[in-house]
Amino acid sequence: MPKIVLYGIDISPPVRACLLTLKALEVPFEYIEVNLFAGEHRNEEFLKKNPQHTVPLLDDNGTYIWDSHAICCYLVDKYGKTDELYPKDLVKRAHINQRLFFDASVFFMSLRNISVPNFYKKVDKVPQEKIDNVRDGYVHLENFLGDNLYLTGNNFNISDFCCAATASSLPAVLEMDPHKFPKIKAWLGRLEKLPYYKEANKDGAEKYIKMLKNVLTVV
Ligand code: GSF
Repeated sequence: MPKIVLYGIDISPPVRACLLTLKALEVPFEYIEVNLFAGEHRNEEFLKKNPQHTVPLLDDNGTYIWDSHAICCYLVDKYGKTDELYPKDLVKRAHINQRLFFDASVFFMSLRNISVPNFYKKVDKVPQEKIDNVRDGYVHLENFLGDNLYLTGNNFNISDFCCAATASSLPAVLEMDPHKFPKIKAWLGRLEKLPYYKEANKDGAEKYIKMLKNVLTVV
């Protein structure tokens, strides 16, 4: 078995999406914590591996991959005993990709656009438009769920992991009203039952929420 190393920090939603995937696949890996607040992601050694200086970063025996969505796809394709978490079927995969790209470009970005200015520049005033983007993301996710148990049907896959890592962290900036978004609440409840969910996602999400909540003022 090649050596797999995941570089990350528990509070990061995309890192937690990769942790969920690694745990679901039961792939052994080493986890190396990168202290973003101490700038460890911008040191020479890390930049050689990921010039975009983001976590998560996967090192699979010398092959470096970053962006959580790319990492999760790669891990299932390479190490999945089945393709259940990222089916090879063209249509199923296209639907999963749509949810992954939604998370990468819309859903997680609505959070990152608020959190990053706070983490690195101590910006604590958040324009209402940025909060509106978060609410729009919740609305889309609620619609995607429709009558399904999970995001693309009745089985979970990596798009559930990526979107759940974001959704469970978003209350840091906007409470997820369970009356407006009952399907998201029920879906997260189903994922919470996974034996590895607490360690891989819930604990980090709670830490993240604690860090940001009550620090921000909407203007
Ligand atoms: C986003 C990673 C990211 O923004 C992914 O992997 O899915 N689309 C990428 N990571 C943040 C940490 S966090 O906010 O979760 C990060 O590494 N920020 C440091 C930086 O310099 O951008």
